[in-house]
This record gives sequence, C-alpha cells and structure tokens, in this order.
Amino acid sequence: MDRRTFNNRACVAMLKTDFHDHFLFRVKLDELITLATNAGYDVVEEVVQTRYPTSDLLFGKGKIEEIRGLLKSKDIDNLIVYNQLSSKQFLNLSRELEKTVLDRYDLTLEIFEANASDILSLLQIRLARMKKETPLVKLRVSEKYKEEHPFLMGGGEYAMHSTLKSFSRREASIKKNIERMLQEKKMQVIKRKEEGAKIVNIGGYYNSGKTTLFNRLTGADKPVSERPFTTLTAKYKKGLKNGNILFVDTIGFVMDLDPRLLTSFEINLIDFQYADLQLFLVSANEPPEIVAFKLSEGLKILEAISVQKQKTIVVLNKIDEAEKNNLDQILDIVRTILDSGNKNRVIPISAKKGKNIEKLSEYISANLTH
Ligand SMILES: Nc1nc2c(ncn2[C@@H]2O[C@H](COP(=O)(O)OP(=O)(O)OP(=O)(O)O)[C@@H](O)[C@H]2O)c(=O)[nH]1
Ligand SMILES: [Mg+2]
Repeated sequence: MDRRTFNNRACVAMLKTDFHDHFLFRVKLDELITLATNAGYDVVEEVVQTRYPTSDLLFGKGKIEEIRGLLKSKDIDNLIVYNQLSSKQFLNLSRELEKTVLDRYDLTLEIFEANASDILSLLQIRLARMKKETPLVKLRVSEKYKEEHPFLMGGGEYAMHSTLKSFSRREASIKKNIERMLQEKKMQVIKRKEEGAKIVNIGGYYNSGKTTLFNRLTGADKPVSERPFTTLTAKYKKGLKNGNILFVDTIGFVMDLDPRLLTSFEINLIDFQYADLQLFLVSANEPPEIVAFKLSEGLKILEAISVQKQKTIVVLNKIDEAEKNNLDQILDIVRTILDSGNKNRVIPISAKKGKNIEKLSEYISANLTH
C-alpha cells in the first residue's frame, strides 16, 4: 500500500487494558498525538476502547465497525494505533478498514526518517523497517503468487522464494554495514577511555532538554527544539570546565518505549553502556504524576540496558517553569523512587537559564574522581 496516495488526516486509537487507569492513558494518547502531528499528520479524531485485546484485530468487532464508519464519514485515511500491533493484527486491520494502519513504532520510524541526517541512522531505520516488514512481505508475496499463478505453483513458488531471498540478502548487507560501524564506534570509545577520558552520558525523554544541557556544559551549538527526536545521533564533546570529561548527547526516550526501538538502534546503547556516569533528565514542568511515571519507566529502561543504578544521577530540568509547590512535591517523589536516601542523587537545574549548572558540574567532577 502506497502511503503517498492517501490524505494526511488521521484518527488515533488506543486499546486500554487497565480498567482503573483514568489518567495515564490520556497522557500517553496526547504524546501519540504530538508524535503524529510532528510526523505531518492532521489528527482529527480519537478512539479509546477499554477491554482485553483480541488477537485478530486488537479491538473488538463492534469497535472496528465504529472506526470504519468514523474514518469514512470524516474522510480519514490513516489509523494510528498506540498499541504494538502483531503482523496478523496489522494485516487484518488494513484489510478490514481499507486505510493505512500504523502503530506507534511505525510512526516513530517515520519521524526518525525525517530527522535522520547521517548514513548510520538511515541504515538503522531501514533495517528496523525491514525487520518489521519481513513477516508481512512473506504473507503478501505468498498470496500474490498463489493468485497470479494458480496452475503454476512450482514456478510461482520459485519466484516467491527469489523475491524473499533478495529481501533477506539486502537485510544481511545492511546488517553487516551496521555491525562494522558499531565496532568502529566501540573502538573509538574504548580508545578515549584508555587515554583517560571519563564519559558522562546525557539521557532522558525527548524534549527534556538534553541538548540544551549538553550545549551549556560543552559550549556546543547543537540544534534544540520542541519537536520530538530533534537529536537522533549521539555526539561526544569535551566539557568546558574539565577537559578530560566527555559529555554525550543522546536520542530521547518515549513513553512505553518499544524494546524493538532500543535493539534496532543498538549504536545508541553503546553511549549508555560505556558511560562512567549517567545523567537522566526529567522535566520538572509537568504534573507530578507524569514525572513519577517517566522517571520510574526510564529507570527500568536503564536497568534493562545494563546501566548500573549507582552510576545514575537524576537531573530535574526546567525548574524555571515549575511551580514552587509542585517542585517540592516532585523532589519528594523523585527521592522516593530513587530510594537511596541520598539527596545528592537528584539535582534540580534549569539548563536554559543556567541555574544550578555549577552545582551539577561540581557533583559530576566529584563523582568521577573515584
Ligand atoms: N523552560 C525551560 N525550557 C527548557 C529548558 N531546557 C530546555 N528547554 C526547552 O525544551 C525544549 C527541548 O530542548 P532540547 O534541548 O532540544 O531537548 P532534548 O531533550 O535534546 O530533545 P530531543 O533531542 O528531541 O530528544 C526546547 O524548546 C528548549 O528550549 C529549561 O531549563 N527550561
Ligand atoms: Mg536533543
């Protein structure tokens, strides 16, 4: 299905499985709308169903009827689903609705593609797409040949296998290129460490101010914006204060981060895994419930990619926009989540206004000396 022939009007849809969730789903849906808008969609409708997922269509049959009617009456060509879709659900939904169907993973890849400026990011995106599409290609190719060559199964099957073969050959060649670049990057990082550099990784959700902080600490002038995934490729640069500290600005997290995104973008994991210290940025200008959710989810992701807890410092950014009451509450929440009893593991700052940067720098230096 060629997306270009469709309009950009979209309906976002979510299957909510937690019957008691009356708040977080709204935040997640809003994030999906932000992502979709940034990918160039005009989100005009939203649908939420609370039930257990169905294996065929994710949503219940009745809901699908409702969505079909909505898409038709509002002239909407795209259904963007929050939940991760299986190949079967994806195919069934596309066929039932006869519209473009994408899940959050597809949407994220679209944004990545639009923002990617280097060859490695593009290769990683292409590989991620291929991995996702392989089961679909298999299904479609097999159906197509059966349809076109009903009496020539032998020849048809041969052609089908050759199509699939060329697909996997391309996949293998991309993988090889990525692998080579990964090795090169690892060697570079190891060499820098052997030369005595300490690495401080700046991670966190998109839009939390990672690049703003990186620019301030290193004197760099990397692009900063409200748009999600402004930064796709990590960059290393020496700190202004202390020459042997290398700061790394990284790609942002999203809520309910799809594990496939992490593994597809393995090169980004190197930055996290080789760091001597991890700054995890969280925006303080959001409601305390959201801060709590993002922080605990973020820490889980760090754990999943083998970042040691004791190497992580939470940096509460954008305090210039946090209300006093909220800030105190947020600080309490962060400390409870960190459960360390060590007040210094959270440092409130404003990267934009330059507030508490000195304190953060000192803390970084002190923690890197041993
Ligand atoms: N009020 C306020 N805004 C900030 C602060 N730090 C960053 N911002 C703003 O937040 C937005 C995102 O900043 P970035 O530095 O691009 O955020 P990022 O985390 O690098 O985002 P991605 O690269 O997309 O993951 C920009 O509009 C910044 O000007 C801060 O301390 N206070
Ligand atoms: Mg950035």
